[in-house]
Amino acid sequence: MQATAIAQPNIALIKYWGKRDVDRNLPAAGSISITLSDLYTEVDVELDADLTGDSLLTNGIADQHRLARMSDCLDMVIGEQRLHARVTSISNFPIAAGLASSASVFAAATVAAAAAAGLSYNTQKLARLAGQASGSAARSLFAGFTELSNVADTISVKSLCDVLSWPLQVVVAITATTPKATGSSEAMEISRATSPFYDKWIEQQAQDLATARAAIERRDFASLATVAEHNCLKMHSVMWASRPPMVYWNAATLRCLQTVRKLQEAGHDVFFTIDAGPQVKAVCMPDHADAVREALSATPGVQEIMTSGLGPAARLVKNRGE
Ligand code: 2P0
Repeated sequence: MQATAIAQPNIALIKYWGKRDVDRNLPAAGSISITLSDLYTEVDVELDADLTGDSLLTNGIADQHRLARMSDCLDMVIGEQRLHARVTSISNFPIAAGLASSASVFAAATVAAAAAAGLSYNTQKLARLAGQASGSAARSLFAGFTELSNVADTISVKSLCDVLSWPLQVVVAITATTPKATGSSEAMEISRATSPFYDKWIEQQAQDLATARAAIERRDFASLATVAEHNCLKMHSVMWASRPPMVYWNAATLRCLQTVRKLQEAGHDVFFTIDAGPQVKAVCMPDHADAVREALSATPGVQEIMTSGLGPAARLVKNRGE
């Protein structure tokens, strides 16, 4: 009873920040993301009657920090009466540093766990289960441009545009690789409880989603750029105005924004987005990726650059039967 799955992280262009039901991990509003191709997490789940407890190895190191959350994910997928599991997770990018690692880890874990237990769930069901483990993970069950809608007390996820129809590139400027001080779940709850901008943020999400959806439909880069940057800065305004404030940026984060502005002024089709971490993701048209990469590499404080296209949905790569 062992299976391996791979999932790619996704980057939200219209962000998820806030829950309306913490117990069921339901987001307070919808979100739109792009699933990446070149960053990935591979998770292997082995269910074994001889084990006396679950274990988790992350990039080769025993990961006590994430073990409880992984065990909860396996309980949700397989059921609490399951066998204990040996879980190994390998990512080719920094984890817990604002690069959406929980999305790829829990999307891959959900797919692998279901297969290891011999459960054949459809993609929507897998997305709901992954989303209970980590809201953004639901989106990594789908390729390319993906919308997570939040209606009728449940989430539903769909692909808005496939990878080949609008092959954007993402240049990720890594400005720090240390794990963040406050995890997203806790930070979202602090924002909901204390930020004076939180209600307005949630109220305006439907409009931003509609604008982004229409821009994707028309392949209108300028319109997508404007709404995505606005949505990102609104989310960070909510965080900054929380008590205590949640400031995930560092000096290099801001320098990268200035680099993106200069690129835009020089006529490049590029926009930025930033998640719960100090990394800057520059989304661009393929012809502009070299210039964006060069300019961000030369920005003081950038430690590493990763470039990615848009990628596939989470998938099973090995299933060693029941
Ligand atoms: C997003 N983020 O839409 C937003 C933007 C971070 C900033 O989804 O609590 O790890 O596990 O449901 O999915 C990160 O939050 O949160 C996230 P939980 P998750 O990508």
